[in-house]
Amino acid sequence: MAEKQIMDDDYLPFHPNPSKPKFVAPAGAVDAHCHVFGPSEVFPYAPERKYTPCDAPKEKLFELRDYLGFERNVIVQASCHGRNNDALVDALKSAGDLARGVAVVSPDISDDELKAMDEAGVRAVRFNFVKRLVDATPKEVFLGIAERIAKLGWHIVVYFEAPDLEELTPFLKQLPTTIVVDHMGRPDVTKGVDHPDFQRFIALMDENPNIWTKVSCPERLTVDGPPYDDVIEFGKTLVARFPDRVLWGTDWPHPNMKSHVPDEGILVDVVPRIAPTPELQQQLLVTNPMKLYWD
Ligand code: 0GY
Repeated sequence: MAEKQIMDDDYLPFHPNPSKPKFVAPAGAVDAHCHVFGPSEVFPYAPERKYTPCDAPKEKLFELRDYLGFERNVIVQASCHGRNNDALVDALKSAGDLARGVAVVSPDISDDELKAMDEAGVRAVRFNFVKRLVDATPKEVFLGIAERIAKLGWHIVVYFEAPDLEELTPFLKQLPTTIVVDHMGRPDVTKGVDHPDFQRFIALMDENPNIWTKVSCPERLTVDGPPYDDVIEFGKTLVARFPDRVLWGTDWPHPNMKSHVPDEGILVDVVPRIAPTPELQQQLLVTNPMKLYWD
């Protein structure tokens, strides 16, 4: 098979001067899905990556956190750094108690390496099933990793697209920890909340109280573009039904986006539209992420 050509101009850079959100986040708010990339001279991108991101160093992330009125970050390892979590761990160490991490690990990682990541603030591993982002990992390999990280009290973040949920459900039911599903299970928003794919995801969360989700990424799910009107009903439905199992994040620096450069001020202003009361906002931005990542 022909090797994918990796283009260095394969990315859109992040917004140079996002707007100030109108929504004021509650004290202690957590951006529970964001990334750090590079800088590539210090933390090179993985040879097996499917895209090359813009450098998005920790200093820029912390600056954005403060600018948006947030207090903490959950930094998620993305596919472009493969299974080398050095940039993530470096950012966690710099942030001290203000960040936690989600790593991607290989099955032959040692217990000592896992312990060191735990000490740095890693609290979860991510299993990525999005075919355009990663080569497939056998489910038995993921199950082996799951058994090991469960002993540390970590949980599992899974990333897949809505049509893949049916096939993945038996596997998800075998996982021994809390599960966080990225980006609402990536519904096709043109189909509406009543579509069987989204209803299947709601039914899964109804049946499995250990499944949480991030009501994030309108910038990826939208067809209409900002201010993301076509995505609101999806987040709002999940927040109303599962107020104690939802998380929210900016997804900065929005790797691998092709359609537009998101303005994080507009993204933060989505929060009161999907979580319309102060109580729901508190749960979404503070209580839930603190329970999962800081308790
Ligand atoms: C996201 C979404 C994407 C990328 C990754 O691991 C990744 O490379 O997660 C995407 O392209 O949808 O959550 O950052």
